[in-house]
Amino acid sequence: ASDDNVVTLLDYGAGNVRSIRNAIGHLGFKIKDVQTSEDILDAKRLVFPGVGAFAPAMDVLNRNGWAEALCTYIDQDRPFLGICLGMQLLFDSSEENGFVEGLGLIPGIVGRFDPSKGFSVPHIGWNAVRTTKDTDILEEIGNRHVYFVHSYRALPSDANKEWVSSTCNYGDDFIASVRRGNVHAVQFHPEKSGDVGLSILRRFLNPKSEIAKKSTQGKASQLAKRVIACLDVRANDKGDLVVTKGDQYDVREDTEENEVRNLGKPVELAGQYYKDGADEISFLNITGFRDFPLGDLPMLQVLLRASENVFVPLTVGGGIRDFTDGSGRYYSSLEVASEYFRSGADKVSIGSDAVYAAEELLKTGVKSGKSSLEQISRVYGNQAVVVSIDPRRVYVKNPKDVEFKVMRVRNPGPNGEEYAWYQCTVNGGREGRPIGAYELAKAVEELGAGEILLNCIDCDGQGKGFDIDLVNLISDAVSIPVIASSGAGASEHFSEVFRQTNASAALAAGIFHRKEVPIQTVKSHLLKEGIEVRM
Ligand code: 1PR
Repeated sequence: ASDDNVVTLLDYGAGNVRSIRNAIGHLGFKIKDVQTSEDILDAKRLVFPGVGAFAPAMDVLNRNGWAEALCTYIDQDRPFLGICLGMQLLFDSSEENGFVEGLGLIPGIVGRFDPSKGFSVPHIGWNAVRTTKDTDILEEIGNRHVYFVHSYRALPSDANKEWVSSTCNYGDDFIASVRRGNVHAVQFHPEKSGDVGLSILRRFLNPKSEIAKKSTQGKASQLAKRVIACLDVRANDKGDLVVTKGDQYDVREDTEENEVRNLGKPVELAGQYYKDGADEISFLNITGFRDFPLGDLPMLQVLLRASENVFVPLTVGGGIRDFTDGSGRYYSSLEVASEYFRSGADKVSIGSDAVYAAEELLKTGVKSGKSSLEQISRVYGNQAVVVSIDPRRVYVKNPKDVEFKVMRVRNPGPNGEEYAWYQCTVNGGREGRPIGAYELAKAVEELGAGEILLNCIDCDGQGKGFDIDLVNLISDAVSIPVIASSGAGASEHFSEVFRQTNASAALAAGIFHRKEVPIQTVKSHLLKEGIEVRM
């Protein structure tokens, strides 16, 4: 490939950079990976997608002599694009792992968002940015949203104002991007920001190409509520991976053959939902509890292929746990998650194994550090780990009858019960466990979950709306974002859950698979109702 077509990528192997690779490939560029400091100094254009935590990243840069090469490269005003941690590392220091010195190119300290301000931390989702000076690469954002996922941020000050090119408001006004000459860095993820994000990358990679007109459409002003499409995936009886969808978790047809319901092909549907405006896509490998995912290579193929054309965040769940195969080979849950990340997942979601970890924490009162949740969030960051809860409503007459958090329900139970608790289950709802959704949510937040995907077995596939009681119970209990799931059957159900609860996102499956209501119709409805969404 000619030099014109090559992007040098600084990937120090700490996490998933497949998304940025895919986006660069999609734009027609080839990637050259940095192996030595010389590769940095020789780069024609350098992209630095920082992943993982600040201290280990600085360690790698210092150990390999890359820190010095980066500073030289940037001082020479050569084309640079830092992303997320790749921006934060340019600052003086960070509080992420105690106090750690950064590259010291931009004055300022990277600090944590303060959850006491009433905003969920991590900051996850589509937010608006305000440009404060000419950015060139952000020209086409206009008033549209871009995708953020982080718990730490740098604040604008007099000392760094010559760098700051845009800010974003989330409790604080923090730095969304910096720019000086040919050096750019962004806190958000252009590779996960749909068309808008691709335009940013295109402008960076190809500054002289014909520049599209500045976009002004859109009305982004704050963090948008997310609409997520979910694909429950499993092998059908012929062994093909299909998207399926259950009623209260039963995915088999009500016929004599009793086949697994087939609603389409996973890669195609994911591509379709991306085009239709889904803010995120989730794949749940729903038989992961019994079929080990690393033996289930087709699922990894699905991810690899889907991530080539989907430029919004992809979450994958199912089967994340420690496992010993027939030949006695042991796989850690971290290896399973790493394989999902390598195949294109931006986040992983843990179901059953998180229930066991939470039970253990409640029993012992100490964090062992050994659960899949703790291990994966330590390596990939909290924001990369979702806990998926599969609760079932259990009505009770008297709140004192159970040891779990009970709430007064809006609609009484079959015997007039006015209270209910939500019992967690494992193995796709097959087994109830002695822990409530409330207790679980608090425990997994403590263990390092960055987000909660809150299903409800009673409401799944019923199309009668989300369980507002349950969503309130959980979204008020934790300070991490909560995704409401199960039961969407009409656009109004989405506005209802956003109006009446603190959910950050709403996830649905059947309504989209059956093509009853397209994603854009849901979003137009939300917009009309005065709820901010990404259009
Ligand atoms: O326990 O770590 O192996 O993870 C298994 C994962 O698979 C969990 O996230 C669990 O929720 C999911 N899962 C297991 N069995 C089923 C099943 O349906 N038989 N699917 C299942 C869960 C629920 C939702 C669904 C919403 C929206 N799917 O994600 O998409 O309820 O549906 P709707 O809009 O049609 O109402 P592990």
